[in-house]
Amino acid sequence: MKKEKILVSAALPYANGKIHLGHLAGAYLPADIFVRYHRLKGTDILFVCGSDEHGAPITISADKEGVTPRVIIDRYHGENKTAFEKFGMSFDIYSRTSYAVHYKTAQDFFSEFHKEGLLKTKSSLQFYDEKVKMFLPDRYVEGTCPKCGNESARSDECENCGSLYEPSELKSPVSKISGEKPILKETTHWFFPLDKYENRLKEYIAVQNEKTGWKDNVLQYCKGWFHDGLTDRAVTRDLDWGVPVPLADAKGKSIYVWFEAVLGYISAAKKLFEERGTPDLWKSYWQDENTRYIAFIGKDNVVFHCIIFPAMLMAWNDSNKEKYVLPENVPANEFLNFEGKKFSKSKNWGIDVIDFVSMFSSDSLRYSLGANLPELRDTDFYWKEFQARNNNELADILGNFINRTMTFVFKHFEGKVPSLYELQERDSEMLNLLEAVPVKVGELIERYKIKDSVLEMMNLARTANKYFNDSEPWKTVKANTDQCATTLNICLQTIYALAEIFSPVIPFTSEKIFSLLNAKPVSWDSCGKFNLEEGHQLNAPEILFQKIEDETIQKLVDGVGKSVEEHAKPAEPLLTFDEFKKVKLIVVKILEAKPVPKSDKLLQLKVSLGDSTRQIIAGIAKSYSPDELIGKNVLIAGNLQPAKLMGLESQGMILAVDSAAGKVSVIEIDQSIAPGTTAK
Ligand code: B3M
Ligand code: ZN
Repeated sequence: MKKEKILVSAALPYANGKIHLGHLAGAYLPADIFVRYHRLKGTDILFVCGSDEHGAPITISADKEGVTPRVIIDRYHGENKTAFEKFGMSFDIYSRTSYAVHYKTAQDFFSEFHKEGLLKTKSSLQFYDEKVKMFLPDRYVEGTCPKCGNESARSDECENCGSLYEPSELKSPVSKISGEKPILKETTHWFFPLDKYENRLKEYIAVQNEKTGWKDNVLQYCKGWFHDGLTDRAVTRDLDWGVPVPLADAKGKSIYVWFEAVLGYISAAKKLFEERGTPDLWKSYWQDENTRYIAFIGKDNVVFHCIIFPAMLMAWNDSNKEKYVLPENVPANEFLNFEGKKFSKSKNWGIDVIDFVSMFSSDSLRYSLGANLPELRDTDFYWKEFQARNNNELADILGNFINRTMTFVFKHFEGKVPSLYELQERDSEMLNLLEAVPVKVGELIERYKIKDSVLEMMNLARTANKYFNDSEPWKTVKANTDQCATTLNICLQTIYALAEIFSPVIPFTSEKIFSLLNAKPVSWDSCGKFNLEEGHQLNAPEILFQKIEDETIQKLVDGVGKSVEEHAKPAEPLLTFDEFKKVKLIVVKILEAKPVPKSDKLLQLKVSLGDSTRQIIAGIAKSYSPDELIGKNVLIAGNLQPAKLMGLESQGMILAVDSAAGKVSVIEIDQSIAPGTTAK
């Protein structure tokens, strides 16, 4: 049978900010699990990603820092590449849209469309900032969305409701550069006739959906688009940071970033095979009709991947012999929020990948995100949930099963795989499960139900623990050694199966488990069979997952949303000496003390100031009995306005400090000090 061939792309993140957990859960982790699974299946698979390095998002960041766009893209390309590596992303290449091969690819597409007469030029009204004398790219203008009323909509796109519109439709526009109201000024651009492809796009999506089951959320987005009707889209911009429009009369104009970024998936493959010294091999993925192409993205990118990119590929294919494959599926996830709110860099809400993996293991993060992927609806990352997934599932279920099995085998079987004897019903059931679970997990992954697949993996570990308990090897080791050996043999085969099926999710740990087993993964399809021979020598067990302490997590919870400055700034304003001097602190002796009726907190005190007495109502009944207090010298704030407590007047306040939980301790003054003395 011919090997299946799959091409996988994951959205190209803008190289103007750090990768955070929201990105991982949206597109990258599901893509990586899918790819790692297929590699174990023996699929011929290519996995591409890279930095999106053009357009206004980049120039805005550069302007903010007062540096060139090049500085920004070089910095974030490097950081993000490292972040992905640490997180265990197994891209075949992490490319860049600033590579020459990408420029050429994008310009070739543009030239082809131009040559075929597809691109119309149109003059249109664009926002122009008269103060700085430049046309304003979409993101340099903010205004109110004409469809949903969102007040921070861009000039032609609203992130809130996902609609696209003409700049002239935006309400109350403001230039982000000068803060002034921009004018609409005429400029000429090239337009791609999206409407021409509307029917074919509908047909394409219907067919692919029928074949491979598209996600409902994705279909809904597309439906919305078709409902509004497709129109011409401008594919050039008045911006000099980008791929230049390859025409003589287009000075100062770039290809619109989205129109070239999607081609980054193609240029990435070209770059990879160029580097490998087989420069034509990219075609065997991109231009072979047998290739299944799957594009993993987050929900905010649906229109570009399900409508605009396929239309571009159709247009190319119409006039060329070498035809590109279109995405057979675009499994877009919804958003992951952080502790109940959207990730926001400016509000310091969230955590980026590099910071995360400097504290905790990548596998703990991969597992906890995997078990909570926003596949159907937005989900949240909570620190406490992360701790629970790590401690109660990875450590207590998976780690514990492996550790107890291996420890037992080292104690009673010299660290060698025990022999298999006659099977009890329970043993056969466990073995059947070892064959069935990888099939089930595989089916779920292939249908993009990644989250369910992860839960299914942990269920196998759960059942394995139960099998160990029910088999009671600590008893059979004395009473029936054959039975005991059989149990442990099956437990070890189970560890092997767990190491294999979990490897797409926790690849680093899986490798460790295989090294404990002194074995290598063979293939997904054989992972539920007998992979460890009797007598095979194992390596000594090690703890696989460290538990995360409550304190560690509490600190992170407390720090959520707090900026560094907020942590450092003094809690309260400071007083002048004169202000402090206004408070009169007087030493008094407690003469009488009794409970205040109907109150379990208050005591009624009579105190001496030497030449006079006062009544003080103090909230210390939970900490002192009346008798304990009589005769003590204490400090009061003596010049407060009298206050009424439970109908009784209090002529001052006793100074006390919090001691043990819920208790206070009055500040006692030495008996040698005369009542009435003031503190200074
Ligand atoms: N750079 C948007 C993003 O980073 C955009 C994706 C491009 S995919 C070709 O979310
Ligand atoms: Zn809107």
